[in-house]
Amino acid sequence: MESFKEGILQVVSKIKSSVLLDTKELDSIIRELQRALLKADVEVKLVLEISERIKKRFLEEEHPPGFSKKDVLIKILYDELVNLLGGETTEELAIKPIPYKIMLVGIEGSGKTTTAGKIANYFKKKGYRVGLVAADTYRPGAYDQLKMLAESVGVMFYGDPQERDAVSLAKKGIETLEKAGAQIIIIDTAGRHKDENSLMEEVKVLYRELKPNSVFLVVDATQGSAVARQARAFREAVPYGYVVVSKMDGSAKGGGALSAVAASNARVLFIGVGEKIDDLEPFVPRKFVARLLGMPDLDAILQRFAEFSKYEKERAKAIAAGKITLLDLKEQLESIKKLGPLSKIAEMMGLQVKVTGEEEMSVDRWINIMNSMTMEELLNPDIIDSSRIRRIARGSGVTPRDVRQLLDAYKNMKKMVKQLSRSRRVGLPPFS
Ligand SMILES: Nc1nc2c(ncn2[C@@H]2O[C@H](COP(=O)(O)OP(=O)(O)O)[C@@H](O)[C@H]2O)c(=O)[nH]1
Ligand SMILES: [Mg+2]
Repeated sequence: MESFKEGILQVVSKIKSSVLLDTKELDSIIRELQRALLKADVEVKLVLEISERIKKRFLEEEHPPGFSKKDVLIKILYDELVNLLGGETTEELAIKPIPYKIMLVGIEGSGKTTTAGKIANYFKKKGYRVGLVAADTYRPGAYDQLKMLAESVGVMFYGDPQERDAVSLAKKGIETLEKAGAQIIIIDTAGRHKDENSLMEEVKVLYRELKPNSVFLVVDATQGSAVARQARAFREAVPYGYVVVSKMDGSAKGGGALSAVAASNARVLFIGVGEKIDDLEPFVPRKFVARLLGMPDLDAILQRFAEFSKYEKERAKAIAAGKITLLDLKEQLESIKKLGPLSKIAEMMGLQVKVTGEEEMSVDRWINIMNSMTMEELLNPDIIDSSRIRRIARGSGVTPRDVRQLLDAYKNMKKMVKQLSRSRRVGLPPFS
């Protein structure tokens, strides 16, 4: 059975081994991605949406300078997978007020009782005093199962194998554990009744009577996109805020379960990754996808994109403020260069000026010098002091004097533009 990760790794290796990354190659990469997502049981509608968006973004968005096509596609794939699996979520569950009551719901076999033990363990390790309440009065053995988990984790426990009424049991449990000093109280509930209606009815009453601070829906990753139906059914009974997806280990359908939860606008808080008590991980889509892509250099690529977008914002600010930066000068010179040598351009324009070899050289040299500057320096030339000038000169193989000459030319240009705009302002006709 191919895991979700293996499928995505195929996509990454296809991107890495592409040659031109033209539309033909892009299509074949997208098909590979679709195959991996469908195998993971991601809903067809979501698969088509993500494919369209990746394709559109790659073909239509401007590729930032200095990034290869592969980098750009990897970044878009990363963004869109994060989006598919829950988006940018970083905030942690706030344990307030104390005692904090967490009620677990979900159908039988979804992993509730195991998850109750794992969560108790998780918060105990964070320094909380935790108590577990066995409120599954239906399943024989549910009491023993949770009691054993509580003992192995070393947290408080309340249960009563004789009690049939889940509500009064849970109320008593909460009261008892609160008196005993529990700061977090986790209530395990039943997942099966005579029928679905009576289960939902019990969940509703429990919610109303216990007033938990948080409800976690537990779903089973091996169910893939079918968890969407559970998410909807429980949503009608109880306003759960968080979902735990259990059995992510070894399930090829984990991606389908995660994307179905994300599409239902609930947030996956934890994933279960094994049967042992420590096999629980906070779920952060960004980190999950980074691991999925299995690229040691992904961080570096993302870092470069983040830096670039920071400068993009700075640049937009400079433009809005009417500021002319060295980056503008650089781009101007580069676009002039594209037309051909200066002498040729002058000739084409019918200009009677004679472009000397010296002037021809200096355009090249200036571009070369500016290539040795950082984006920060290009956008804020004022920060270029003599030690930076020495570094830039070394990097571009010129003398510090050459760098100063360029900076002087830039300052003159700035002054001219200022005068120009001032004289234009003065020359404006008065408002009538
Ligand atoms: N591999 C694996 N098995 C799990 C995980 N969570 C729960 N299980 C197993 O799933 C089965 C049902 O779990 P249980 O907690 O009793 O589900 P409940 O009926 O919802 O309370 C048990 O055999 C658990 O050991 C998980 O994250 N990974
Ligand atoms: Mg159970």
